[in-house]
Amino acid sequence: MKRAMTGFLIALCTILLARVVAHCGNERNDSTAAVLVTAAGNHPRLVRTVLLAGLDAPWDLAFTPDGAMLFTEKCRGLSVRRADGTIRHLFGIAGFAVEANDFLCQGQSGMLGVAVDPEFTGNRFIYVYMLSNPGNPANRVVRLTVDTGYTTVSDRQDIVAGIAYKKTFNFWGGAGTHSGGRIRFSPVDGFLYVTTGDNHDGPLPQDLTRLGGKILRVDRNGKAAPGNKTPTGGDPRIFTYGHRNVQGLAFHPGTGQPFACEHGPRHSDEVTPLVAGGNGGWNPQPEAGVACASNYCGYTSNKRAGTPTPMTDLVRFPEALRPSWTNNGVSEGMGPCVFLSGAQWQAWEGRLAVGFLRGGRIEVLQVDAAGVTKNTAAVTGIPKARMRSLVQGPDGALYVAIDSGEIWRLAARPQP
Ligand SMILES: [Ca+2]
Repeated sequence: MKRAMTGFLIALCTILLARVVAHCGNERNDSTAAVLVTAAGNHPRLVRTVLLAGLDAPWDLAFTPDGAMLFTEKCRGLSVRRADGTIRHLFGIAGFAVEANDFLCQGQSGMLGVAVDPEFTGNRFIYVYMLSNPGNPANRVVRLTVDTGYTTVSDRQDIVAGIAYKKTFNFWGGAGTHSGGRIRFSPVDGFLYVTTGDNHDGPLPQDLTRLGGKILRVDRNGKAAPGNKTPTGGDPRIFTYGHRNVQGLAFHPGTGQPFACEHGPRHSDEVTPLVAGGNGGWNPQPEAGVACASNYCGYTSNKRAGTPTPMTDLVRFPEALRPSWTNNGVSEGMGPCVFLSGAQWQAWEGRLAVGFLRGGRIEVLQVDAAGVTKNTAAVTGIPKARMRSLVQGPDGALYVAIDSGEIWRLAARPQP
């Protein structure tokens, strides 16, 4: 009888997991499929749990100090999984607690990054990066105040508006492409870092008056943070520029230095340690005498025929920020990244986990104090999936949002 009831509950959970934002008290463990096999000695075993399923393109997640998990779905909005496991839809489409009438989902753009204020316990501030269309669509960073029961949000403040958005189709793809969208507070300086994209717009990454192809650094009101060292004449919110489409940002646990994890064109992905005022060296605008479709040389050769426009052009920008790691001449669609912290990670403690979209995998990079990647280890034994967000939870586990609609929990356990 007990076995029959257990089977019934498992079946019920399986059904519920296939439905929108269902949560089961008995989460689905998949430990047999989650044993890591890598060359790097004393690494942990990962036990995978499907925490949420049936989501619509989950893009990012963030934890509050009181145990709630905020998560975004690109075309739906911001929701929360409360500490008791219940789900509440907070901000987005019709039917959510607060409908954002200007919210637009288009291509790679929509409700993307989410972050929690470092002083959340006192101010209840949360932040999202979203596409807003009040008549002239652009990406924005929006601050909201969430109530103590996580039932609704209030006091919307659009702290950064006018972040470049690709409005129309061109030769290289549809509207909404290359919008960046990760937002993270530095645990060291307390400022909010915002990654933006190049929109398939050739001049944009090196144009210091516009906010695409950049990493911004602002305070909780969206004002430029001190110490950005933006080149003269540039928008003072710009921390680094010359980027393609950064969708990963992490802070080195030893030095606090921010690292960008950047989705490359066909020939590269890059991990780059960032320095205030730095140029990432991406410049897809045609050089003199060169013609590229839609005025964008981001995939084809620029003037130096035979070589694609590099992710870091050290010929044109000798002082450009040097990548810590590049993806061996290919792009697997690098997306999120996070440094792993805590002894449970064993040999991987302090290493950078990076996720790939097309590659469908996670890799762990050992980065030294100078920011150079010394070696890498592939995470094996987990299903291949488009890795959209990587966040370490307060319980020390790694949480993964995947495009196909799930959020996983990967708990590190000692090898038997
Ligand atoms: Ca670069």
